[in-house]
Amino acid sequence: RSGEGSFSGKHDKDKGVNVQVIVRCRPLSEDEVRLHTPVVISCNDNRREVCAVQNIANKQIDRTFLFDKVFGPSSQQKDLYDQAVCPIVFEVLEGYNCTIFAYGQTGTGKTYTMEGGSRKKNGEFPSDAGVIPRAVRQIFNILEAQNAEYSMKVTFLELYNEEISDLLAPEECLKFTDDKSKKPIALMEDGKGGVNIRGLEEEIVTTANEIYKILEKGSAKRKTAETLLNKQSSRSHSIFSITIHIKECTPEGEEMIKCGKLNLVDLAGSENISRSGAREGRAREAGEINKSLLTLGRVINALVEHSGHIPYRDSKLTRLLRDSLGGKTKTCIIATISPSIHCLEETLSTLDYAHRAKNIKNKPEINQK
Ligand code: ADP
Ligand code: ZZD
Repeated sequence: RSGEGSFSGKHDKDKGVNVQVIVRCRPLSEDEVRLHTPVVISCNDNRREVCAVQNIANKQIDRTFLFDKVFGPSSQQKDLYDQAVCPIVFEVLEGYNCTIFAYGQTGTGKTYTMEGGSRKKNGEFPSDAGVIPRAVRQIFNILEAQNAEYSMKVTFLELYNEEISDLLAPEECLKFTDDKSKKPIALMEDGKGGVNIRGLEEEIVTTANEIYKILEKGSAKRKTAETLLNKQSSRSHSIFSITIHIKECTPEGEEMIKCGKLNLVDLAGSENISRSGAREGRAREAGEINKSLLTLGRVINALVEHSGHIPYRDSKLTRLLRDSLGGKTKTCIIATISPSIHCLEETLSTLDYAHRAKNIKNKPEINQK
């Protein structure tokens, strides 16, 4: 129960607002179609249901999951944006902090959903642009239409193997990754339940095009680092954040500053942290355990089980995004899945994980001065 359509608004808010969980299923790829890959997932977008068909000992067992929103294989970037993300951007402009996570197995469309394709013919806005470029465009459209007085800054970072790299810092910094001249980035607890990232580049921006250029720079830097340092991109998390201060006048003529922040998070592939202990064992041996992703799962479990101790401090990701998990931020998780029979085990694991996350409650508050 999200409290939507309820008349006890005030009390609902005291109890908290659930994390919104959305599932997106990608279409079969051309190769999968050519190989006649069996499809085991059916989505009913209107009923908000995802159904997985499983054959166990020759018996067909269907499992159906209900989510806040479901986007089947034929959904377009624009559909997901208009229905799921657009309302969140409005809340950011009202002064809320909001976070959108993309969670799922590698190859299911996390990056496609968050960033989208980069077909940039004749400078037009690409129709397969994802959540990040669309959110940037919408934010400026709204602020310009309102003739608002505002200031904006962005950060873009990557977390790999519990190390933060600043995707906005000048490229030369890459050469020093293994020595002391590297610009140190440190997380510092702010004493109010949040963390500050010391040494992270914050770019002040005034136009959407400026942000697109920054994304281009960050994107290029990520690719260079991947090659140079032999990184496996499926194991990295990226966080793009936009902070907006808006000056407003109350009807009494008093000046007021509202501040909203939007965090857009593309998580590492979830395949190495599946429920299955066997898999975890093998992955651990291969040094593939992603401490941040593992801790994210533990934090979610602790929150939904109302455990006394929530292990936020056990990883960089959960320290950075602590407020999004049981805090004052409004949070949405987009779980991405594949329809293929070959992914079924991982898909079920993702659906279980996402379904459990629906029980997390946050207590959103507007930031106002
Ligand atoms: P991930 O980030 O989860 O590893 P990607 O975003 O790289 O996955 O997607 C894997 C492939 O599938 C890419 O070629 C991408 O373009 C394609 N793809 C993913 N989701 C969709 C979708 N909803 N519609 C069309 N193609 C998609
Ligand atoms: N997923 C594409 C990037 C890739 O990996 O190449 S698409 C969007 C968000 C964050 C980073 C990059 C982008 C992306 C882009 C493409 C090419 C060069 C720079 C940035 C993008 C796509 C559409 C509009 C704006 C940015």
